[in-house]
Amino acid sequence: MIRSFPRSKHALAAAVVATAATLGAGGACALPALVTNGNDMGEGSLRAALEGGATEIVITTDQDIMTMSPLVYGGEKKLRIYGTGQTVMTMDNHTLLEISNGADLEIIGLNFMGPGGFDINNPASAPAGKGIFVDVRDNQSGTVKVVLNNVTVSGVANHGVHISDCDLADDCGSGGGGAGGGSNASIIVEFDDVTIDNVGNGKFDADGLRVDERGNGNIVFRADSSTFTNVGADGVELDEGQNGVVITSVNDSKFNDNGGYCDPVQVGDELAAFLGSYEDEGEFDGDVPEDFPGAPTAEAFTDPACIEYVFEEDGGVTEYEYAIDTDDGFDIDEAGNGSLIADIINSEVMRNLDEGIDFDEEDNGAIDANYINVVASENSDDGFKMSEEGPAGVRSLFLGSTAIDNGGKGAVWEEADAGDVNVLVIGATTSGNDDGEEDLEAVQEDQGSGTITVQDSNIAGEIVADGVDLIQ
Ligand SMILES: [Ca+2]
Ligand SMILES: [Ca+2]
Ligand SMILES: [Ca+2]
Ligand SMILES: [Ca+2]
Repeated sequence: MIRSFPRSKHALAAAVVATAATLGAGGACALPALVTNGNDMGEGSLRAALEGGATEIVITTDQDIMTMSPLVYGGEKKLRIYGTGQTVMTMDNHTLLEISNGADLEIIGLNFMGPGGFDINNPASAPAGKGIFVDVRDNQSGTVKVVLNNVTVSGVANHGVHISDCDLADDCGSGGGGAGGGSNASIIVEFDDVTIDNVGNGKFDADGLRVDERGNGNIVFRADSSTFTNVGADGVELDEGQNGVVITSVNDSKFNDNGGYCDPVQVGDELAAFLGSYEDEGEFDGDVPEDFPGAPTAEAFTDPACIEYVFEEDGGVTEYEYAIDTDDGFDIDEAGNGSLIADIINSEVMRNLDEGIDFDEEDNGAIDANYINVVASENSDDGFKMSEEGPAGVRSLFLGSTAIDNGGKGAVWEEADAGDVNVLVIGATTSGNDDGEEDLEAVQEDQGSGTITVQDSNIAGEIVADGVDLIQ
C-alpha cells in the first residue's frame, strides 16, 4: 500500500506515528495502518484499514470520514484508533463502528456523528444505528476493555456507545429482571473527555452509554471530564444481570437533560385521550368494565412502548396503572450476586425527565454509594435514588452535595429485607424538592437497624427517617 501524508499534517502525523509505534507491544509489531483520506472505502480509507486486519490505526488525513454503511472490525485482538479530532460521519441511519468479536477497543481523538433529527415523531427505521457498538463473544472470558479519550458521539438514533455481553442483543431489557445470558467476561469502560450528546432519540430505550453484562463478570465504569446530555433514554445505563458487581467512579462529569424520548406532554395528551373517563391508576372489584381501554395500542400512541402498563388480577380484584416511561441521568441496575459500589465526585445531574441518579441493587450484595460535591437539580422525579433489596444494606456518604427543585425527593435511600441503612450527610444543601415537602428520606422496610446522620447542612424540607434513627 502506498501511503502519502496530506500537506498540512506532516509533522503531526509523524509525531502520532512515533507515539503509536512506541505503544505497540515490545516494539516488534507491525507499523500502524495509516488512514490518508476520508473515503468510505478503498486504499487509504479507515474501512480498508479495519478490513485489512490492522490492530493499530492512525488517521493522518484532516478530512472527515463519510460512511455509507457500518465500519466493522471483526478481529479479536485489541484495536487502537488514533485521530486528531476528525469525524466519522453518516447521513443515514446505521451504526458507525462495530467491534463484532469482543475485542478490546481504544480510541483517542475521534468524533462519531450520525444524521440527527430524530425524535418520537421522527423515529429511525429498524435497526436503529448506534455510535460505537462492541459485541462480546458468547464464549468470551477475562475482560473486555473499552477506553475512549477525547471522543464525541452525537446524532445517532440508538445508543451512543453500546457494549453488549448479552445473547439477546437488543432485547436484553434492564438488569433487574433483565433477560438473557452472557459470557464469563467482565466489562471495563474508561472515559476521559468524552461527550455523548443528542443520541438515543430515534427509538425507545436508547441510552448514551449502555452496558449489558450477563453471565459471570463485573462492570467497572470510570468517567472523568465527560458529559452525557440530550439522550432519549438514560445518559448512562449499566445493567449487571447475574453474578458480578458494578463498580463506578465518576469525576467532573455531567448527566443533564436526558430521558425525554417519550415526550411527557405529547404522550400525556395521548394517554388522557386513550383513558377517557378512567384514571391512570385504579382497581376493579369484580368484572373489568367492557369499555376499559386495556393495553396501550399502536392506534392511540405514537409509540406504545412509552407507556408502562400494569394490569394484575388478585383474588377477584384487578389493579391497573399507566405511567409514561421517561428516563434518568445515570441508571444502574445490579441483580444476582454482587454489590453496587459508586463514587461520584464534582459532578452535575440536572433536568433529567425521570430520576437524576437511579441506583438499584437486588439479591445478594449491598449498595455503597458516595457523593462528594454532586449537584442534582430540576430532575422530574428524585434527585438521588438508591434502592436495595435482599440480604445486605445501604451505606452512603453525602458530602457537600446539593439537591434542589427536583419533582420527587431530593435524596432517597431505601433498603428492604435483611440489612442496615447507614447514611452520613455533611455539608449538604437541599430545598424545593417534592413540592416543598421531603428533601431526604431513609427507609428501612424490613429487619435491621440504621441511622441517617445530618451535620452542618442546610435542609429546607423534611427529613424522613422510617425504621432508622435520625441524628442531627
Ligand atoms: Ca459476563
Ligand atoms: Ca450481580
Ligand atoms: Ca446483588
Ligand atoms: Ca437489604
